[in-house]
Amino acid sequence: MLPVITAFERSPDGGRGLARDTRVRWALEETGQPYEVRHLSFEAMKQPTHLARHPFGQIPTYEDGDLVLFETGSIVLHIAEQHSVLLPQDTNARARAITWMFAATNTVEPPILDLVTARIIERDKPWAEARLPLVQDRIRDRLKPLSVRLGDGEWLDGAFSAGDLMMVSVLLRLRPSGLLDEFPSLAAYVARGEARPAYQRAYAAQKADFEAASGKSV
Ligand code: GTB
Repeated sequence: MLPVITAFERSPDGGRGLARDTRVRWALEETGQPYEVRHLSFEAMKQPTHLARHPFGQIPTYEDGDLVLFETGSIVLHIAEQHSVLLPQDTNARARAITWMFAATNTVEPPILDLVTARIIERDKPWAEARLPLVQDRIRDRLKPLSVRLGDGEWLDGAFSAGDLMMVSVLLRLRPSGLLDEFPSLAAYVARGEARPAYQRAYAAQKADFEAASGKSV
């Protein structure tokens, strides 16, 4: 039996890589692990069947036999641990790669999510315009040291790892804001991630799913 992930039946971004199942698909593609996708409507995501998989009623989830996981960091780590390609064999290098996964989700992603909240959810609030520069500066406070650490390296710590997969996935979300382009080495880092054949396959699969769902309902 193949592992099954959940994804939006119709992603609000039109299947253009922004929903978080992309990073799980990418990890599966990097490891050469075939998978199936269970597509869920927003309504189905809040029903007991899915809440049993994901207590917060979100996507993605990952099911493999008796194992059911939620949270992309945990899912990608689990996939990476089963295959040798996304985590180094050396114990210390492996711990550092996992550290970058946590840095991506715990340190870099939160201010980026704040920007999405400020731009979309809070855009009608009277203070929205005044808050935006503060949120943008908090992102710059993360991007600057990250670009310093990356330096002129290809990846964050030696060979491409699950740490880079998570970091690129998190940074991708920034592209429309223009903030990424203020840090050319990070923009190039993200472009290198996107250019990986496994990312391209994950992106194409998500887009194809969206198009199939849209075609069905027209
Ligand atoms: N911390 C969790 C993880 O990493 O797995 C967060 C999971 C999460 O936020 N899931 C979102 C979700 O299910 C989808 S990815 N939201 C529905 C809900 O909470 O009810 C976030 C997302 C959604 C859509 C776009 N888009 O269209 O641009 C981008 C990102």
